[in-house]
Amino acid sequence: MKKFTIVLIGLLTSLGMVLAGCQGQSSGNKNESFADQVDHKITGIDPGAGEMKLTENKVMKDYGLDNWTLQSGSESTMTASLDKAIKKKEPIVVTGWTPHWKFQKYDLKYLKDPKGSYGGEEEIHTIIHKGFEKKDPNATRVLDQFNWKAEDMEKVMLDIQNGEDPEKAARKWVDENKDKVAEWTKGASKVNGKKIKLGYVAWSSEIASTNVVTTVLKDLGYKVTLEQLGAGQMWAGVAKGSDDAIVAAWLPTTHADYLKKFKDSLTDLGPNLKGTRLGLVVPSYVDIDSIEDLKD
Ligand code: PBE
Repeated sequence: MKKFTIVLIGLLTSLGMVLAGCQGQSSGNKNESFADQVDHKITGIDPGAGEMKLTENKVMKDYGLDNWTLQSGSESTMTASLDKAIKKKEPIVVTGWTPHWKFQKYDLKYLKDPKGSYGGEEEIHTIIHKGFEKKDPNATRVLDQFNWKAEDMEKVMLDIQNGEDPEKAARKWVDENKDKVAEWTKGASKVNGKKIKLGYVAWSSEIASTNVVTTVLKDLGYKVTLEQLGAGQMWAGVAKGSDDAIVAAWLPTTHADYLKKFKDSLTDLGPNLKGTRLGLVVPSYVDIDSIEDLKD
């Protein structure tokens, strides 16, 4: 009889645990740590992105997230996972950055970074292949004068996200911002089909900026070729000269390694946008506030 009771209690306990487990899976068990709820996983993007290296080599080390994994994918797999989690109100933590349309589409927050491991505010720079300034001072002038604000970039990004073709979204912004474009093209001459090649990575911020610069150069008579590459290939491309320029260098932190590696073959034309930011991003309904809270 005693044995039977023990077995029965055992069975009931297991049943209870199974039920509790099921509950945990569907809505995130409130008693489980955030780390457990997301299986100690940060949803990342393409492995070549500076933010991925920074997260893995610095942030996860600084905050002692040794038993965590940074899952790589792409910007689209990251935003798809985010969308899916938000629809089900499930916990998730992703590598995020600003400017990005996701902050307009969803209610999100950056986790606080008290150790400053992500390096604070940054800039996006325009970089040309060394010697391009001599080869084409006219295009260099335009690239050098190109600069805009996060709000400008966000407008183009959001249009693209809402289904607009990148070229059309860029054309619309250029037509609606003639004054800004006039500043960029000040002192530049029209050309007749001169070639220029721009490298970029398919991050939504870079799709927006590269298409806008392309539109401006085309209006001046340039024949522009766009080359979509991985982050490492983009930097190697402009260093080798297989690409003339990029408008996608996140500095001083995000792409520090790439700049260090290739700096002798490049000329930095300075910032085209100021006030970018990187960090770990969660939906606002998640009840943690700091990267420190990821540790269990
Ligand atoms: N990003 C967007 C890039 C730069 C632009 C933040 C994902 C990176 O991490 O390299």
